[in-house]
Amino acid sequence: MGVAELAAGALGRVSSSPLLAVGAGFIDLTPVWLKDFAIRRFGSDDKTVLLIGLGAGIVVAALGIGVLGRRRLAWGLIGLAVFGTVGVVAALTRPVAEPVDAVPSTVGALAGMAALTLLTPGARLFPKPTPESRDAAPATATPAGGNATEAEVRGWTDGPGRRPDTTGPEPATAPEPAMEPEQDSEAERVPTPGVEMGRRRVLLTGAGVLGVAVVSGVSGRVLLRRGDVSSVRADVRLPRPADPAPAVPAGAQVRVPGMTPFRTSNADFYRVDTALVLPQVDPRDWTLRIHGMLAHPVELTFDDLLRQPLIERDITLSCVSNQVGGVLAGNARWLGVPLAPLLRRAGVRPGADQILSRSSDGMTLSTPLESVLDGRDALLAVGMNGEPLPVAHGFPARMVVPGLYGYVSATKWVVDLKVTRFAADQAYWTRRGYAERAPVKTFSRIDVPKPFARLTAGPITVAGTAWAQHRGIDAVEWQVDDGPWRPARLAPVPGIDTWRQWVAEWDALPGSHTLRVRATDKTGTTQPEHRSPPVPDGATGWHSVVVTVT
Ligand SMILES: Nc1nc2c(c(=O)[nH]1)N[C@H]1C(S)=C(S)[C@@H](COP(=O)(O)O)O[C@H]1N2
Ligand SMILES: [Mo]
Repeated sequence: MGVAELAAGALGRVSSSPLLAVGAGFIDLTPVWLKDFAIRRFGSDDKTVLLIGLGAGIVVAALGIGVLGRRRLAWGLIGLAVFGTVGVVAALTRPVAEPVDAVPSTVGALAGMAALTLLTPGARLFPKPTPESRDAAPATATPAGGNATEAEVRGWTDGPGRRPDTTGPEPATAPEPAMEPEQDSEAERVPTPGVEMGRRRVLLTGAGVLGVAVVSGVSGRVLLRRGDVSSVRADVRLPRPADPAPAVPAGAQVRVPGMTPFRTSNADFYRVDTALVLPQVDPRDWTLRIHGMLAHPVELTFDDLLRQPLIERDITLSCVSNQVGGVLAGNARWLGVPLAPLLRRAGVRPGADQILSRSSDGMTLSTPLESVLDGRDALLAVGMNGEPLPVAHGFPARMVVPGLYGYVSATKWVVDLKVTRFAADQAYWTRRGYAERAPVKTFSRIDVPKPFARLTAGPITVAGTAWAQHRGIDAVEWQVDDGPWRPARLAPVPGIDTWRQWVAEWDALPGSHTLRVRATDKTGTTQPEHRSPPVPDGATGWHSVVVTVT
C-alpha cells in the first residue's frame, strides 16, 4: 500500500491511489439506504468513517494473505494479485481515469509479492510432495521458475542435517532447530518456515518491509499534497459585486441563547459530497466549458468569469438527505455570476430542458433548465461569506440555485455545463433513484430548547428555523403535546431565498412535554405530518422535541 501511494504521488494523480480509488468506488456502489444511514449517523464525518472501515478491511485482507502465504506461497501471491486487481479496477473505473492509473496498484501488488516472498523464504511456490509422491515424482519438488533454489528444496526435504542457510548468522540465536535428522519422523521434518528462518532475521526483514512501507507511503502522501491549492486560494482577490446583496433586516437573528445563527460561517457550513479527498482545482488552470444544445458554445477562464458583473445574494442551501430536524442546511452570502444571461448569450436551442453539470472529479448533477432561466438568482458562485469559496465548498467555482436541493443544483468544483435533455442524459443521483426535479420541501425545526432539555416551569422561549427557499415562509405554528396550534412570531428576512427564524413564548407547566412545529410556505401549503424518507425527493414530517419541565 505504501509503495502504491508513492507511485500515485509520483504520478501526481490522487485518483490512482488504490486506497482512495477503492474508497471512491465504494462510495459510488453504496446503496442509497446505506448512504442515508451514513449521513444521518456520521454527517460530514462519513468519509473518515469510510477510511477507518477501509483500513480495517485492508488489515483483514493482509492477515488473510499472510496466512495463505505461509501455507503456500503461491496462494499468498495469488491473494496479492487479487488485492492489486481490486485497486486497478477501482482506479480505472473512476470517471476521471486514465490508463496510467493502473500503475500504482500494479506496482504496489508487486511490492507486496516481493515482501511476502522475503518474509516466507521457507514457503513453497508449489505444494510439497507427500512422502509417497516424492519418490514417484521427484520433479514436482523442484519449483520451475520459483523462488526456492534446488538446494533449499533438498535442504528441507531430503538433506539430513543440511539446513538451508537462512537461520541467521549466529546459530546461538536461532530457535529450536526443527529438524534433528535421523530420529525425526517424516511428519516432524515438515519445516515451520518462520521458525526455520530465524527469529532475528524475520524481525529484521519485517522491520525493513515496514520501513519501506511507511517511508514510501508518507512520501507518496507528501507528493500528492503538491496539488494543494490553499495558498493559491489565499491569493485570490475577488471583485466587488456590481449588485450587492439586499440588506439583512435587523431582527433576522432572533436573540435567544443557543439559537442557530442566521448566517452560517464557512467553518460551520455543512458539507455533503462524494469526494473522498477534496478536489484541488487551481483557478489558473480552471476553465468552464458551456456546451451542448447551444448556438455558441463557450469556454471561460476564471478571469473571464471575474470580468462579468457579479451579484451577491443571501441564499440558503439544503441537502435532500436532511432528515426532519436535521442540520444539513446552511445560509451564506454568495458572490457570483448570474447563470441565466451566460446561457442566453450562448443561445439555448429549443427542446433543451436540463443542465448537466460536471465537477473536476467527474461528479455529475442535473438541473432543470427552467429553474435556472425563470428569473431566480441562479449563480456560478466564486465567493462565500466574503471569501473565495473554501476548497470544501467548491473552489474556485460552484453552482447555487435558490429553491433546489443541492444534489440537483449546487455543483462544486464545476468545470463543465452541458445543455441537454433529461431524456438524453442522467446525473449521478438521478441514476440512483433520486428525483430529477427536486424543489426543496418546506422545513421547520425547533432549535431551542434542545431535545430532552430539563427546564424550569414558567416562561420559556421556543425558537427555531424554517425554510422553503424561493417560495418563502409565510407562517410557522407550534404546538405543546396535543394542544392547539399557535402561531409563532416570524423574524424578518432579506428575501424568499433564505431561511427564516421564528420564536414563541411558552408558559411551561411541570411534566414531560412534546413540542411540535410546522410551517406554511407563501404558496399556502403547510408541511404534511406524514413522515417520508429523503429518497427520492426529500423528507417530510413535523419536527418534535421532548422536554422535561420541573
Ligand atoms: N462536485 C460535487 N458537487 C456537489 C456534490 C458532490 O457530491 N460533488 N454534492 C451536492 C450535494 S448533495 C449538496 S447537498 C451540496 C452541498 O454543498 P456544501 O457541501 O457546500 O454544503 O453540494 C452539491 N454539490
Ligand atoms: Mo445533498
